[in-house]
Amino acid sequence: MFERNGSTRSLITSVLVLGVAACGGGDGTEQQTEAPSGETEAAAPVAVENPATIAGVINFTGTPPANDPIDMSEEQACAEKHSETPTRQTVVVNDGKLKNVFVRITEGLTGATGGTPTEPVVVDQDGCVYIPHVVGVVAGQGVVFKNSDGLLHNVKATPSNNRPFNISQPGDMSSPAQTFNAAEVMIPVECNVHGWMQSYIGVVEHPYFAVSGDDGSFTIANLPAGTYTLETWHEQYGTQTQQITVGPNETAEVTFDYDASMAGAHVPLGTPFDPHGDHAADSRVASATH
Ligand SMILES: [Cu+2]
Repeated sequence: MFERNGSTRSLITSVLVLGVAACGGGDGTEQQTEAPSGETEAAAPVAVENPATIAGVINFTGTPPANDPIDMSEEQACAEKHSETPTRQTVVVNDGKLKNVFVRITEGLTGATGGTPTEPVVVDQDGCVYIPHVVGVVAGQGVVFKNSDGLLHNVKATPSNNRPFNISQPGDMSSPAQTFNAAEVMIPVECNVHGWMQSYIGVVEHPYFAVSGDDGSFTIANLPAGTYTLETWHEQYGTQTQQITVGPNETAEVTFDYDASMAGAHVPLGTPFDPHGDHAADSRVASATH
């Protein structure tokens, strides 16, 4: 069932922290948490002596495919939020760098791995798109879906290893925190009302993950020194792995190279989204689809 979700106030202010610098801080400073009474204490970041950092860049060569434009003419409130014709975010390349690549450590971590943050990640529905498009959470951490559009959205998650959900959001509101207790990369999230709305959530058993930003960069900080396997995931171009060794107090740089010819790569995902499947329980929402 739903995890307790703290106050709406604190949820709204807890803007996404698991972006480019996924581990937050990264300088070893403990984050101040103001846990409401009754909440469990925030999981203290594991104190890492002489922390290491992995700083990466996702390169992209070749001509990226154009993303499909989105026709928002039937949702004027959303259309007005976009100065240019909005497009899908399938392949976002800026100056030869690929955005929205999910990166995590898959091997090499031993012992304690950071705990589960009590602050939820927020995925905003703003302008009839999900912001961010790709996001990561630690298993057990909450994900709050915020509706900033004042119109009906419906959030449908179709994980394979976690419990699916389908929640209607008929106006400005934030959902109770949803939790995914099992690691799963990635979980597709769609809106039953607006077929173009899609995002992906990566659930990891530890906090050592990141998503490449506008400039294709990512940072995984506050790591124990060691040798790690990094795995990337992109919704169009699939996965890559690479091993990297980083010493105490060092920053190791790593690059991953994607290119346009990789289209059609195997992309591991959850169960494909099926708008007519068993989970379309809300008939009001179902009838609004298409
Ligand atoms: Cu929607």
